[in-house]
Amino acid sequence: MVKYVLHYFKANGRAESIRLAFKLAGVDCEEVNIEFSEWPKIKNRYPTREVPALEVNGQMLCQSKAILRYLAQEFGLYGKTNLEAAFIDQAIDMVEDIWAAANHTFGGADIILKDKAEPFLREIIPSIYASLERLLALEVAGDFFVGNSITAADLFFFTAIDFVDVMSKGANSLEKFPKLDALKRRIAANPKIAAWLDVRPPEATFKEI
Ligand SMILES: N[C@@H](CCC(=O)N[C@@H](CS)C(=O)NCC(=O)O)C(=O)O
Repeated sequence: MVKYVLHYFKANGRAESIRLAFKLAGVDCEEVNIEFSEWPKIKNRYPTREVPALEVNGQMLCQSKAILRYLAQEFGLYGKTNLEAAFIDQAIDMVEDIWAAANHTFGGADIILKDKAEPFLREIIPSIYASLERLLALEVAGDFFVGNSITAADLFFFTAIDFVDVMSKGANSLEKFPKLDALKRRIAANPKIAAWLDVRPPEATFKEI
């Protein structure tokens, strides 16, 4: 049996789609939860000096999308054909634009810069959401980004929206995007995901300056 250990802060953030993949697959994963204050001292232990990182039988793998794609292949969450996998990647890479833009709103691992967060929410997010909604109208889409069962794309989407909603101070950022809103609700309604959402720790508190 493979031994998995996920390293991340005590937060949902970029680790949460990885956690959801484990929950959906019913596979155990230990966690090392890093305190924000400890981070500068231990950063160099990680190959890319960033987390999330996943230990797979002792080998440390970084980059959230690399980890998620690896698990999706292991757990059957990456489509049935190479073309479906490419459409899953298309949605993942579109969602990555949210995380990439969010990076510019951070002034440290747990510090959000108010003057950057405001244009992020007002201009960048609606434009990305509009593109994501278009993906749900493609022939390859069904109840989810690709087909009628949850794939890595839906998990990556779900957790990025959670993060945007944290930045929106709990407001539903998908309000004006009914198809995306319905997608997020469908993902949350999956029994294994719903069971995790019921017990998972609340998101970390970020300082705003
Ligand atoms: N492209 C990387 C980005 C990882 C990233 O930005 N990690 C943040 C936490 S979400 C981090 O490690 N921040 C601390 C630092 O960069 O020193 C990924 O997808 O994993």
